[in-house]
Amino acid sequence: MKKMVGVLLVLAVVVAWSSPQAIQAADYKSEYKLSTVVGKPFPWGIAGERWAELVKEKTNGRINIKCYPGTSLVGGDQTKEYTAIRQGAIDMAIGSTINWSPQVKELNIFSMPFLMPDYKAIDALTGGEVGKEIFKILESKDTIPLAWGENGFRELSNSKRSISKPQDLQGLKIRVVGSPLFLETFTALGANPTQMSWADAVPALSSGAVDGQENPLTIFTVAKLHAAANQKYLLLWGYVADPLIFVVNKDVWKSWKPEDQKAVSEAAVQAAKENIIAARKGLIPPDDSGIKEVEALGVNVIRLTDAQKAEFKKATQPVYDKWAKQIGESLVKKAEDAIAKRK
Ligand code: X2X
Repeated sequence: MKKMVGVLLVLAVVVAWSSPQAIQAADYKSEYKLSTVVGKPFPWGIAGERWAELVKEKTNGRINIKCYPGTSLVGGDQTKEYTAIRQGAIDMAIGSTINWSPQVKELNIFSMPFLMPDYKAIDALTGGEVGKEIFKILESKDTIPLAWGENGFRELSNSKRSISKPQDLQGLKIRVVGSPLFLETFTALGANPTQMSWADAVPALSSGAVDGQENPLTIFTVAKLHAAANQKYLLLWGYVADPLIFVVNKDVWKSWKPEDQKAVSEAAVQAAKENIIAARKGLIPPDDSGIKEVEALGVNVIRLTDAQKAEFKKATQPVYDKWAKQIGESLVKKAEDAIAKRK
């Protein structure tokens, strides 16, 4: 009898000792849903696959991620993605600052016309105080941000004419996405902006329902917009750029063991690093092979002189000033200072 009690005691201790972990493992979902707007072979989609692959490796298969490109978990409505992450319908995502800006007003900072003149300016924001502040804001909204990736500088294409001054945009129907800031910027330039998802944009451009769009060159070339959407004219003006953010829903994050959290975080950092390299390939001066590639497709590419760029900046300045107040003047000031000091 004594022996029996002893065995039971030992068993009880073993169960008590092992159960927290057993419960935790049982808590893990068989699949975690990762949302992106575009899939492979866009650099953004490749980043999703890479994150999933690295996580699987680093967690010995404990965390299994499936990619859902086309923002399919929200029926393609990319501006609803952030809400779905908060609510848990999406477990994790690599999202554009533009698509989440309707819910997180500070993310509009990257869409402020002509705030960031070059890649070093993007890095000065994401890698500095501004990036930290934005991550804190995201953390306060039930999402765990892990790394900054990149969609890229957004260039303007259209089917109608070559553009080198604001007047050339007069009356052009331009597809934009995201927050009202885009509608106001293009209205200030004399264009006729219309808001729609990426899923709707390509058919609308192909049918001629809209004349133009703005997106990074990697999106332009992989989607073959010159052929699929008759986009024969391209203006390189780098007026805004959208970083990507790797996030995990907070409850999902909390359900993981610390070692798995670490693995997911390290995998995000690695995938993001590779993503930024892919997004910038052939686009960092003096290497302009990415632009030459577009020209070789027969696209008429316009590069602006500083004076020409200043005209666009001037025309959009009232929008900038208005949105600096909406975003928060101290954050905008921080961003301007970081850019002025960039190395
Ligand atoms: O919809 C777009 O233009 C895209 C693919 O660049 C974003 O999701 C912001």
